[in-house]
Amino acid sequence: MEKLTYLTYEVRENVAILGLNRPEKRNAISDAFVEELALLVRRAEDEAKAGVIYGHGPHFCAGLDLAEHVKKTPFEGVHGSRRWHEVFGWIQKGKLPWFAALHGAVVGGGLELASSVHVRVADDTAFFALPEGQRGIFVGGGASVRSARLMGVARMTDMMLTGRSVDVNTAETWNIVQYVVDEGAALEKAVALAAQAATNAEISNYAVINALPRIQDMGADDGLFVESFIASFTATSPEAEERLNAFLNKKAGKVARPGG
Ligand code: 1HE
Repeated sequence: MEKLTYLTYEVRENVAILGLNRPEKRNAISDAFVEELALLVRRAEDEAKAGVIYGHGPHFCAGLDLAEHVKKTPFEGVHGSRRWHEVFGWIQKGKLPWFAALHGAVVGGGLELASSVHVRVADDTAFFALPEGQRGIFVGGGASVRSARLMGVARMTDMMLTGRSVDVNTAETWNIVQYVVDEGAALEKAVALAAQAATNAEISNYAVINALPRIQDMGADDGLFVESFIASFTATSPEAEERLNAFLNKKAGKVARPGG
């Protein structure tokens, strides 16, 4: 593997673990950083069955590299934004379920990256903001689509207009994060959840991450129609037959009660 500059990468229990690794700049995302992320997302699809993204240093991610951005022409800015959309799209609608372990600042493009994964775990040091309004810019890494669908347009509008920063408990109430853990425990929890997801049938995971966001954007009648075909297609896979028979033959676990 060639030398990595902006991220760390390892695979454990079928889980690719990507660490944002530019702590001296609070993991601010430059063009070269995005390209390394792109490479590793693709590598993870070949080498793992689930992925986790976390941040080295005191914060998850401070968003767009403003020092680089300030030197760009408007058109370069458009291309940069479109590249983020492409790469974050590989995360959101690719082959793997992705999990994020969040701590410290999850702001601007950092929140956009976190919004592109499927499950977010945050420790109680995490805080969330969209400071683009204060910087004289707009979101460009997918927040108007992904973050707005998580928290709702009214809350995102408030964050952008007033510079509101929200703590982890508010973020959970707002559906920005799904799990809140003690300081320092987010990575371990995210890896455990990803390892669990990695044991699912690949076709089921693929349907969950690729079909659900699309169906959410359809009308109800169209969504139900598409759902019936995906349900039927996945159920006829050899893996489904094996798993269904394993349960019927009492060789697969029952659904556990919460906490059980
Ligand atoms: C940066 C960046 C950055 C830090 N680009 N260099 N994002 C923001 O507007 C967030 C800006 N950052 C902050 O508010 C703070 O840095 C933090 C709350 C995240 C962290 O504070 P702290 O006290 O831990 O660190 P620091 O001292 O502010 O920063 C350490 C260094 O990182 C410092 O550089 P140094 O050379 O003086 O040591 C900072 O300048 C640098 N740094 N954040 C470049 N973002 C595709 S569109 C997405 C649009 C956006 O993401 S806009 C939101 C951008």
